[in-house]
Amino acid sequence: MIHYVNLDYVPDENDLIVMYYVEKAPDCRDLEQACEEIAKESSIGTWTEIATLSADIADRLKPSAFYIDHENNIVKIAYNKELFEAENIPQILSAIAGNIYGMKVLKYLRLLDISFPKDIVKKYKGPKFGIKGIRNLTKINNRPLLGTIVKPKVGLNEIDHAKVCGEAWMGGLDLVKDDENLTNMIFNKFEKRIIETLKIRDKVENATGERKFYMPNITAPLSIMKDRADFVLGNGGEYVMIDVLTVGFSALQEIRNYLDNEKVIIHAHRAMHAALTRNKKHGMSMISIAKLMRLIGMDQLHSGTIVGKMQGDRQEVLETNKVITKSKIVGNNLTLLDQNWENIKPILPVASGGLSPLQIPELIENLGKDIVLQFGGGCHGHPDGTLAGAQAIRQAVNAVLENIELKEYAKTHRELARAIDKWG
Ligand code: CAP
Ligand code: MG
Repeated sequence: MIHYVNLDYVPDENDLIVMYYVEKAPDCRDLEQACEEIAKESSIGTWTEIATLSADIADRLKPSAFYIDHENNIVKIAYNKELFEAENIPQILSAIAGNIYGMKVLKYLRLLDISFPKDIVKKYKGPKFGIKGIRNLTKINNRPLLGTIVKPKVGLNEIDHAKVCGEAWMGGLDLVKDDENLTNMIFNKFEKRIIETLKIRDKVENATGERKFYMPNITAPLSIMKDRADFVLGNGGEYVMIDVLTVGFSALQEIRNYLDNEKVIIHAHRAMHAALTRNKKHGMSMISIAKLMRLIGMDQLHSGTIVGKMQGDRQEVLETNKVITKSKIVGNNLTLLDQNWENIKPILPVASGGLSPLQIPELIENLGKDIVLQFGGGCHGHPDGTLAGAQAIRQAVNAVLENIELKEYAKTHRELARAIDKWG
């Protein structure tokens, strides 16, 4: 009989460690039994003893459930790295985030965090630019990068889309992006949109003397995504945006490698994440998804606002930002595992969703300045339109940088005052 629960086991540098939240089903004997089933099904075993599983294979490959916290339903399992094809994220997830979710012996299962051993981390490039690289390329220092999402999400034609981008840039924003569901539409063709928008970008850069960036959404089946990335680069674009979960980990790894020799920043939108992350007892944490994005090599990643329209409490958002920006993470036995990121660069976090200029002081207070702050409705919903909306955002950031209360600053800045009137 092979046993997978071993509380005396001490993980070593070759182990990939997973921390799960586990609630057993009523007819499962206890948490230990549940751990046996999880460790077995996520590695070498199945529901019954099998003659083909030799003692040698078991000794070499069987994982160890070495930590069980009955009070908080938290368990840690150490997996020998030989169980994984290091460069293959889909394979790793098929093991540690695969069949186990569907087993009858479990009531709930949530993958809280994954700690990758050095030998696996070393196989990945990570972000090409990271925070420093993005600041060098954008020449924006000492303040958050400011962006908008063109709204309505879809519906505008290429010309109107480009016009809205121009107003947002003229108003003082740095970045303009497509929405997660805008790709190549009958009423808004991808290639024409790129050409029209980058043309306006160039004009605004000449007019303002500031660098301006467009993040077009290249999300599509992989071969089309590659073609669209080539088109953006071929027309002078410096960013691409990808809906990282809906394209899938396989395509994401492939497009990251495909763009490795290009000067292009990859913005990761996490549309669909809440289907996995929202239920705090089941699914996967945003922390674990964010770590996969850092390994694969996204440069920017939506990670939450604390104060906006999307769920994501303070602890979750701050810890997600910690695991994508710090070089070494110290675990806490509840939400985080130790992680040494070796030479993997940090990702620039993106705060977006239900934000207006009024939240900028709190956003910077909570999340710091190494962040992208994005405003869709908070820009285009300004009573005087997109240009004024962008100006109000830039004014609010300037107020914070000059340590002046928004209300005080609004006395001499009309656009901000109008924003406060509307959203105050
Ligand atoms: C924000 C947004 C983003 C969300 C994604 C939207 O628009 O464009 O997709 O921020 O959520 O469509 O809702 P608004 P998250 O500024 O108008 O709200 O960043 O949490 O992944
Ligand atoms: Mg959106």
